[in-house]
Amino acid sequence: MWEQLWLDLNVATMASEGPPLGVDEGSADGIPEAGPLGIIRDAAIAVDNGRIAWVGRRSDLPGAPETLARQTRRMSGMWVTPGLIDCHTHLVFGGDRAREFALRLAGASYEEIARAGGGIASTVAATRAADEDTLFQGAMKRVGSLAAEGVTTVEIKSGYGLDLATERRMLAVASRIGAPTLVDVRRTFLGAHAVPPEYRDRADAYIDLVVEEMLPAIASERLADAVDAFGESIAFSPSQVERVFEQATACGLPVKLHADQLSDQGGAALAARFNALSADHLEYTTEAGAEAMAAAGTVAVLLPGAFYTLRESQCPPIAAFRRHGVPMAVATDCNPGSSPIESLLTTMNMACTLFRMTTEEVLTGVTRHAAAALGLHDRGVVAPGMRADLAFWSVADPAELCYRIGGRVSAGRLLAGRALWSRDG
Ligand code: DI6
Ligand code: FE
Repeated sequence: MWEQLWLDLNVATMASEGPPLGVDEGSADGIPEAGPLGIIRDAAIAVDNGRIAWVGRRSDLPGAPETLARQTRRMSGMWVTPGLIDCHTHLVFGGDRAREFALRLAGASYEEIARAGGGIASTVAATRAADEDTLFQGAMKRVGSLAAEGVTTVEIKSGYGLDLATERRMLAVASRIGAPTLVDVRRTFLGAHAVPPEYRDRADAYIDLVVEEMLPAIASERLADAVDAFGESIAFSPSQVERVFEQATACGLPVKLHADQLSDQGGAALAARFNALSADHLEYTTEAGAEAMAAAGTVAVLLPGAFYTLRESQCPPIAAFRRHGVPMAVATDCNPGSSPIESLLTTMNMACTLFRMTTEEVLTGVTRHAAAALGLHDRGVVAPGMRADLAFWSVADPAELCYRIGGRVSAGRLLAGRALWSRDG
């Protein structure tokens, strides 16, 4: 007998590749249309042991619901998606950058502010000065906002410490946030985010520190699930990024890269050469970079919040990603400087409007492809054997999740089968 059986719902399974899940496409009764979202109407989902035990049309259930599960819930036609996944954030930090926002409005560029010692360096100063509880309280609020929108998995990067003690503190905070918010947190070590002030003009010496001391310590203490770097003229060169990636690989950690955000650094191809889980931003990536990513299976993580905030005008090469079959994910990049946004749903709207992605691309981009960007194969799709991480929505069509700007919360979430309901749920 199953633990839970959810009835009277419509499911966007996101399982459009591979065999459809008990869905006859174009069947005589005309009900299910699998399509790119793997939609099943008038569906049922069974949950057992934190996993999805069964999903399909209600009429295909192998018996009367009450005989199949200890607990049945009728959801009055709600839509269900996999729990949303925000696969790129920097949401543990001290201070804020409102003054820098004002400077940019007055004409200063993000790079000019960074070169003058502001930008990331100012958040590093505030984060070093903050104790663990202060960092924890700030991060809890931001994760709470994401969770209210149906997010069940969040990736959080370090990178505002740039010394071992503060990087450890950031990752320790990230580790504490999951339990009270019912969100599964994945942690990424971003020691190579910027050159800290005490290493000014000595970037190679700082990379020595990252490679020789920080990375081995973080890996042996199991504080991170992946390693990221910022490849950019205001951050680290391709050869410096390579050193970090070689050490990460030696330590058994997968890599990701902030690539080609402000200029073409060949970042996409570099990430692909290291079989990176993802290359992120990618506004200045070339066709050859897209091709290399496709060959390596590296996910393109698109971050329209940063594009919007920095008033960037060059879009990532979406058409090239489509042509070469590069999986595209969408994430908030929640950070105090270039993307002070705590809403994945608003970010999804931006991906449609600013990048001209389709609503189907964006919905798979915050579920199936976001899971792949984190190297997770147990979520992002509603299918038997997957974690029972689900988001419930009071909408008439899943496209509404992309279409509206503000105001929408999910009616509820399941995290590994544990339910949490919002006010209107
Ligand atoms: N790119 C980003 O979007 C964030 N880091 C990075 O390398 C921004 C970080 C910041 O400005 O604080
Ligand atoms: Fe980022």
